[in-house]
Amino acid sequence: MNATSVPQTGSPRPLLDLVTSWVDQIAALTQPDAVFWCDGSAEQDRAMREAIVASGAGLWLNPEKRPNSLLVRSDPRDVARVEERTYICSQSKKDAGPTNNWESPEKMRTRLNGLFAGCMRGRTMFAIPFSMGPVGSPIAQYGVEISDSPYVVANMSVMTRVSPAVYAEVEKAGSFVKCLHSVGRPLAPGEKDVPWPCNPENTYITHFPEERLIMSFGSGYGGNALLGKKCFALRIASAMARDEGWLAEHMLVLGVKSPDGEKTYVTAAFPSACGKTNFAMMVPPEPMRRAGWEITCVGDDIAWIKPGPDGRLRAINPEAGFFGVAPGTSYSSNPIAMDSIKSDAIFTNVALTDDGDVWWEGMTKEPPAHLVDWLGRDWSPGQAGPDGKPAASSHPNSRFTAPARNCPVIDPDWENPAGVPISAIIFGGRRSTTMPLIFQAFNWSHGVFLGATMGSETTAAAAGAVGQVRRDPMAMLPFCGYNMGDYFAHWLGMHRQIKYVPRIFHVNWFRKNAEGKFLWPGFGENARILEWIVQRCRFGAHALETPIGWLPDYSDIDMEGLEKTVTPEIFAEAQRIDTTEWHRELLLQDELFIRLYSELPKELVFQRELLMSRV
Ligand code: TSX
Ligand code: MN
Repeated sequence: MNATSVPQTGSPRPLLDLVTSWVDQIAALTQPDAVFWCDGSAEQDRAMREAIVASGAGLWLNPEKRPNSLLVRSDPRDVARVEERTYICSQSKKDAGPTNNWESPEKMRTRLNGLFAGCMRGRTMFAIPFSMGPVGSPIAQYGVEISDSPYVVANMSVMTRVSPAVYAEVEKAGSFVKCLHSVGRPLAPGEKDVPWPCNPENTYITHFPEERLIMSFGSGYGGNALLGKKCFALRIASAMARDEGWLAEHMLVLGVKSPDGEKTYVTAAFPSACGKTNFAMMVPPEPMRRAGWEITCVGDDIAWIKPGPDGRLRAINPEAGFFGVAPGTSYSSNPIAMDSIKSDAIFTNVALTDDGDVWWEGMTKEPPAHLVDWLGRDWSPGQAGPDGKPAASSHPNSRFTAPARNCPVIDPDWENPAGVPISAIIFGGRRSTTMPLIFQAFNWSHGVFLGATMGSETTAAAAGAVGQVRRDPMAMLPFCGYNMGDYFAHWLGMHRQIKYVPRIFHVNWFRKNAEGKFLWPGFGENARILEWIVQRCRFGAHALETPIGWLPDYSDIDMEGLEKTVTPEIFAEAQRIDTTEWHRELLLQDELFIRLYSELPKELVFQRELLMSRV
């Protein structure tokens, strides 16, 4: 079949050979019935959502309760990212490093060309031009995703900036990131489609960092299919950032307005199950709000950070929406997220209420008396699942997709093409022992060491034993597109490119007392910790020098209204440095360091030695 003989629909076919030649080449390979050019318009978005409903994969929610919002149910075999099927295909295996799956680009290409051949038969192929970051920003990057899934188009339209304006930027740049996706289930002539086509036996999420190419086959879910997010904005972008002298990080970005009107921006990296989205949208406690403190959200998941002409690191959120875990999100844990999903949202694998709204575990204290669960079955509270335990109505990895513009505390500068200046970088983890609530690194390289040795205890949400410390350097273990040791070296070298180096902090909201009770109330109260961080950055507020870093005293933290919950004794326990625990910590760190040994910068080995001699 001749590629250009494929009917072209949607927006007019662009006049940019760079893009059309690739799209034609993929159409010739995958043989779709039609090529549909996406333009990010409201009309196309409506049509895409209608197509999802018509396919049987989704339904419109009650427009009185959730205007312009969908509930989608995936195939139960296609519900999460598939790390064991995720590959970095660089020429040299050493470039992928010991923490990534590797395959030679030639071998993977051959395998995938076989899988992609004819894989879009009976389907429409969508060409999605998108920008990661504000179009025209010096920090933004451009891509085209080809996909045979209307669900991917609808989600990409929320999560990225889909627009024909991208073509002019691609022409200027002379290149773009090629993002090829298929659900991997062609239709024979006359064959009836299933609601959620996928191909779990042949799923591959592959990255070719040297060619700025992503090929994803067999899954329609989340990070496997919305290729602008984890695949491009983290795995491919981290490799671009290494080559070009910037950082592509798994970080939220937020703004803190002090009572004097000054704005301070911070980024933060946390492993999963630490409440990163909650932190990105935090509402400060009442006494702080009364005093004039405000927190605004720039992004909740990914930060692209570049040295600016002003000698500072400047960050953009490359995304345009939130793709958040639904369970646990409530008006008490995250009222801002709840308000952000009031309209224009896509809910995936959550439960349906009798009045056409959504529900998930933790949304309200009491579950509704009747629901339709994520598998489309009747559900009532306490009803047993296949394992005999009460069944969840929503999948634990169920999601909401919502535009950032819906967020009531979105930062006024969230689309500033110059980015926002970063004053502090926070690393954190879920640790029941050892790690204080808050401390500051001595300097940049000590801070990089804190990020490199980040760890978090596994929760019931993850596979494997609960309560084990899992190392997740900079929360990038599944997302770094090259060798983790080289990544650390790149981080260490960044301080030479900037005049005003961000201060680095470590937080732990999850330390427990001997009775197993959380020592710190967390959530909005974390704003008190942010207040100290901001004062440290701006004025060098008081801190104590200890073997592990700079720690605040009780009197350094604004405890107004919290004096009864967090007494000086409780705070001391939350901040306690236990030598025995730190000796164990140093031993645990060695596991990761040995794994990364061949490319591990000496500077980090020395940081560990210095810490050892201090504790
Ligand atoms: O998101 C959380 N954050 C960050 C918020 C800005 N969570 C939820 C984690 C699961 C995703 C937290 N859980 C936080 C937190 O700071 N802290 C805790 C632990 C905790 C849980 C319940 C209480 C206290 C601490 N309840 C009471 O003290 C009554
Ligand atoms: Mn993430």
